[in-house]
Amino acid sequence: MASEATVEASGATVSAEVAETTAVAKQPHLLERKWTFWFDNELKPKQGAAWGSTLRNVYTFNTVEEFWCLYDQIFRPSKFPPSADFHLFKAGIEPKWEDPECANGGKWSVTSNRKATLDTMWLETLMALIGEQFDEADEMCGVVASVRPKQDKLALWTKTASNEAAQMSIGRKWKEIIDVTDKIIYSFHDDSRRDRSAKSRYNV
Ligand code: MGP
Repeated sequence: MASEATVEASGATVSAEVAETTAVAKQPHLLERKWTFWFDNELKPKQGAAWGSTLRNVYTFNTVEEFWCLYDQIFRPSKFPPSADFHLFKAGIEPKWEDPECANGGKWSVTSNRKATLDTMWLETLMALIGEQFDEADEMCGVVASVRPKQDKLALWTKTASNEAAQMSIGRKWKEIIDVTDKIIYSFHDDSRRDRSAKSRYNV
């Protein structure tokens, strides 16, 4: 009788442990910080409209589960017509030169001639950002995927353009992440603001 009671008791312990493990497994996996997806489907603003008037803040999230749900349902660039821009930025930062976190920043850019390549590079970059894979975490602002008729583009926005050492380190790391061996270029937002065809400042 005593041994049956012990078995029963240990059975109860085991099922309590299983329930606890299941509950933990069901808990969403929190990210280090919040991120926001943005979307713009106008290549050029309508006449008289300011740049950015069609840019939309779509969803802010902070769990791995929300990320995958959003990515699967909506944020696959190749599904969209060749005039769409997709953005993933730290929550609180707008994907604009005018945002205080971006104002003194710049971007690393890479182009792609194949839709499949854009999707892969975009996803790898998203995972690297939300997974905090860049050592210079404070420098990261976000990433923009531009679906275009001839050549798609991906741009990684960072905060302090003048910090060459940080930007070079980020550029090298990004090339590894997106598996690119050709040179990539870094331009300052300040230069782009003044002259659309301004030269890039760094390359790696
Ligand atoms: P772009 O999209 O950075 O250049 O800016 P790109 O990739 O050469 O052009 P695209 O046509 O393939 O998209 C294009 C133009 O949009 C700039 O010259 C600006 O007039 C305007 N623009 C772009 N951005 C990112 C901003 C911004 O953040 N703020 C403002 N005010 N204008 C912008």
